[in-house]
Amino acid sequence: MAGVSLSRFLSAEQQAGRVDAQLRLLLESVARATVAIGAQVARGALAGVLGEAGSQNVQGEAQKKLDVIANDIFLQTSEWSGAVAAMASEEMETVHPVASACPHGDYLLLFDPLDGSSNIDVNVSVGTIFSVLKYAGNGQPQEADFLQPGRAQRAAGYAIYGPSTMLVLTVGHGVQGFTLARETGEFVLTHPDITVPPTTREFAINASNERFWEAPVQHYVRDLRAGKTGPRGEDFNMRWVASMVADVHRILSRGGVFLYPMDEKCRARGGKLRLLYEANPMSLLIEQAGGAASTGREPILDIQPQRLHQRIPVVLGSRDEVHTIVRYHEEAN
Ligand code: AHM
Ligand code: MG
Repeated sequence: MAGVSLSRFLSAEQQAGRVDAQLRLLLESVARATVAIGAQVARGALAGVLGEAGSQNVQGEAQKKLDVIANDIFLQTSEWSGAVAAMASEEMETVHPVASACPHGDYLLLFDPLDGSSNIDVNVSVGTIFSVLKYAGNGQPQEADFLQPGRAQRAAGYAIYGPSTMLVLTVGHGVQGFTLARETGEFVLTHPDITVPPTTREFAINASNERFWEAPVQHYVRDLRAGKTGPRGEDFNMRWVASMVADVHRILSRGGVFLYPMDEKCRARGGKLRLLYEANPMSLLIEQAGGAASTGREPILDIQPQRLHQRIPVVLGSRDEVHTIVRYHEEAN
């Protein structure tokens, strides 16, 4: 199907019974939101959108202007899709109900409107991450309705605003990558059936946190850095963009492992990355592409969430390497 538009791809998925009409509408509106966000990101300083917003989100993090703008764009675009019952985002403390004037749908939409915020002002790739759940209840959805394990996701994906804008998507049947054709404003399927190589010699971790990591992660990274002369008998390369979207995109493109492990700085909060709108959608994409995703101790997609903004340690990427990291944790016990 390479070369077809996102609309045509989704239409074929609907015919195949893999998405229903509402999910198709929802994914089309998510795509429109990412095009709008990408346009703001691309205009950068020209649009006056760089810098701090002067506010904090629920996690106590300083919001960038673009965090707030991207959140508003996502809300407005999705609200009128007719497919959403409620939304939740990194930038909002509580669940955002769909306004009564808007048509209500059967899905719950979670998102990190602009991931990699620290990279906005330095013109390095950032992205938008999203996760779609089914709403089983009636009436106004509550926070508890969003607390579904990652395996229950009906769709997940991200947009990356890099040299080109791409949308990478799964509806539970493999992973497809679309590139934005700026002339037409349409996403075109350029990377059908993405798979992650099972083995790798590349890892991504914020090495400045080394002294705060748990023993198994310290041990694992020490063994990688020892290279050919160490226990792994091979040289490893390291990359860290500090935009999860960009690091995961590289792994989906050529393999690798990404770690944001538990460390002493973030232990009280449960980890650094958020389960529902960062770890879960990325884990579904990685598993759908043949990779693996774990906290180091259990598969991320099996975790029963307790809170909307819950955080979690994340290890994901090439399957064999993730399994090796899990073994380091088991052996430490
Ligand atoms: P954000 O959602 O506030 O941008 O934070 C998440 C980001 C990830 O994109 C990235 O992997 C990580 O935080 C970077 O952390 P660090 O600043 O420790 O390098
Ligand atoms: Mg984020």
